[in-house]
Amino acid sequence: MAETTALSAELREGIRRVGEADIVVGIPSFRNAGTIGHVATVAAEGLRRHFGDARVAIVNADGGSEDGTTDRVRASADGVPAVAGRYQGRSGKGSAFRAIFEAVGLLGARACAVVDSDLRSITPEWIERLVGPIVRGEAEYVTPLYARHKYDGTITNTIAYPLTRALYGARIRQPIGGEFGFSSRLASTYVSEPVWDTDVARFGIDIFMTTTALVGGARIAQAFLGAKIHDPKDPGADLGPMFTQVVGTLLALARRPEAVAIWSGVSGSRDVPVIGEIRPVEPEAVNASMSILIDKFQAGAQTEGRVWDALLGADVRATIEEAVKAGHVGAIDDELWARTVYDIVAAARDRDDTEVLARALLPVYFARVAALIDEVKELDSAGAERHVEAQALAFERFKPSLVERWSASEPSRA
Ligand SMILES: Nc1nc2c(ncn2[C@@H]2O[C@H](COP(=O)(O)OP(=O)(O)OP(=O)(O)O)[C@@H](O)[C@H]2O)c(=O)[nH]1
Ligand SMILES: [Mg+2]
Repeated sequence: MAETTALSAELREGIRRVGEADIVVGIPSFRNAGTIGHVATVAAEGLRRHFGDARVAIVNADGGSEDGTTDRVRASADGVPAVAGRYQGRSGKGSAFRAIFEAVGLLGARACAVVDSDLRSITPEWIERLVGPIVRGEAEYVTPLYARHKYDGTITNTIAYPLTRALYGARIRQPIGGEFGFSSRLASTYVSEPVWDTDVARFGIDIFMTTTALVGGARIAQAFLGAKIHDPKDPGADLGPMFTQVVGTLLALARRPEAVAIWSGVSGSRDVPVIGEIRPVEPEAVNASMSILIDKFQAGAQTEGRVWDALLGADVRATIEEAVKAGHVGAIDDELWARTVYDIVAAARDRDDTEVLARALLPVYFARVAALIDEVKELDSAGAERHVEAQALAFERFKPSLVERWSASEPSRA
């Protein structure tokens, strides 16, 4: 049965001891003893330096680490009251956030920032940039804007950014960046949603937060944070489950009537205000193995081929098939990828097994990442960014076909 709270007795007791706070920094963790002490120290410094007059607290919700992660937080908070302990319920980053949202309510806080526990490039200014706009009433939801290596953030670059932008019309460059600021009102909205036994409890949390803010009409701003340097992941080797959780959640939210009512009326996109000056920074290199990506694309074609036959338009399906046979992904360009994604989104109109749909898209994602890496391998960050923008425009160009199919009495394939 689904838990009604993510707060364990341990976290509840910690919150009781802290009493009240105006501003909270939340840190989710699972086995991050090596990096979380630094994050907690910098967060405490940011709270003290920028919100010295306010009551502040750090809340670390952990997934049951046995490496001393929570001890590191308590030892590193530098005099800022810290609550650190295990959350309860389904394992995953989202359950940790649920506990943080609940803590925000119990502490009576106005504003909260969340930051990942594996960050190495966090500075005290990050806390100000994420929370300041909320405290000043300039925004209800703040997403991060940072330079990431061109091979990092591939789920963001290939789907979370372009699809969120095309659907809801807002150019939020890092909708699943992991660092966010939000109001207490938004925190209580999140807690009240019946999503905590879905993939929102895992890596679906970030896209859930951003989409809920968009659909609810929250004022959104982007905070420039410099470079994101964290424990890197190789897209082919590490990102399969995360992709399914993020995309399954994105589809599940997009098919809700209140979301359809909004995105079906959106064409094109608009800028979202940026807080802080955007300075060029070069992030640390992230490794991406081309051969793993191609292998997973070809292996996925075996397991997903039947689903592709049923859901993809004939020429999209044929182009993918040729790429599988050739072991060459050049044809999986931004247009082909946008059309593939929309065939899958359109299928979500009449079926709620969105994780099955997301899994069908996964092998094509691997191919698209391989193609994108090939497109940008000789380019610097700015050059790579132009490819991400071009792809986002392709999603906007094909959006009308999705709207048309969604409103047709019978779904049809492009
Ligand atoms: N409590 C809990 N936290 C988790 C779990 N998995 C990940 N986290 C935390 O969630 C944060 C993000 O996880 P990462 O593995 O760094 O994910 P990422 O690929 O960096 O994600 P992005 O930054 O969005 O690209 C980190 O602070 C993790 O410690 C989990 O199962 N339980
Ligand atoms: Mg990380």
